Amino acid sequence: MVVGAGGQIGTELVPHLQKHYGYDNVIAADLKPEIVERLGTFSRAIPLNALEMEAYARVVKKENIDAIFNLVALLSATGEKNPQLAWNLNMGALLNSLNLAKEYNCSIFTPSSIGAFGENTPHDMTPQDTVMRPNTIYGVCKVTGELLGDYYHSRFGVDARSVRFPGIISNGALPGGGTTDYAVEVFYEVAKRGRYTCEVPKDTYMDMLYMPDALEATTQLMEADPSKLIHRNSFNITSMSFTPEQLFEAIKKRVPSFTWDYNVDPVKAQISASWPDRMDDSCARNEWGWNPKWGLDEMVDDMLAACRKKVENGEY
Ligand code: AKB
Repeated sequence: MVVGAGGQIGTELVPHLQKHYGYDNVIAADLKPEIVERLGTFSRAIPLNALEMEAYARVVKKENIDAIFNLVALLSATGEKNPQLAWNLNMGALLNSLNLAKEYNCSIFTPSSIGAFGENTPHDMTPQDTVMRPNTIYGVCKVTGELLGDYYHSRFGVDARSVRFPGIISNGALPGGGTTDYAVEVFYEVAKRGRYTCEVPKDTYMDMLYMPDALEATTQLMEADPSKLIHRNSFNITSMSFTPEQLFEAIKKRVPSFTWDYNVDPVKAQISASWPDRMDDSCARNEWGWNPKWGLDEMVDDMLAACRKKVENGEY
């Protein structure tokens, strides 16, 4: 069961899980009726507010759920606009998911993020186990979520696992409210207008991942032999790291007419500066075989083609 299935990750995780486990064995749950309607065109979709424990428990019981993918989250930039809401939503959904996993013996995957790190974390080759003092409410939720995942595992035996996702680049559903969103938006804007205004400073490095690798990481980790896992919540994973300027130069090589400028958002500038430049993901590689396939050049080619098609079809 994928909870918060209508977002950037869920929209593509649902079909990925269907491929692995069969259409009938995947349930996509989301809050908003229009999103449930969209999800219903390709999955068994149901309306669900993950904060309503009784309704959530009824579904888990009735559908005999054995794995929960909890994707409910307000992201980093939006979270700063309403920290109380971010905390209530992110932690409320996670605690309900963990408690249901405990009660109904489900495994549980909840993404953590590069947002779990902060200014005084080593930025270059950020180690798996290091200082974690984020300065966003999103990051505070992610660190708390990692600790809770490990606590529910050691205290109650819940099979909780997670990865620290970097910025995820994809062409299924748009992300919303994140600091790394620029690396997705730019491709749509190139296809539509040939120009882009970026809110993240030009020389800020951040880790990124292309969606096919993110999906593979999710199923690979959840199927990994538990006896091989030294860590659980949460693994550093990455496949590329670049600045906005480097990404835009890579696009310009393929689309010479592309132009861009910057209108830096101070909140995004502060958040992005506090996140790692490049993580060390060797624990994920050693403990469960993480081995990403997509680098910058292949990703840019694929994104340009996909977004061009979407714009041509009037989908953006
Ligand atoms: C965000 O920018 O908030 C997210 C993330 C890196 O967790 N994409």
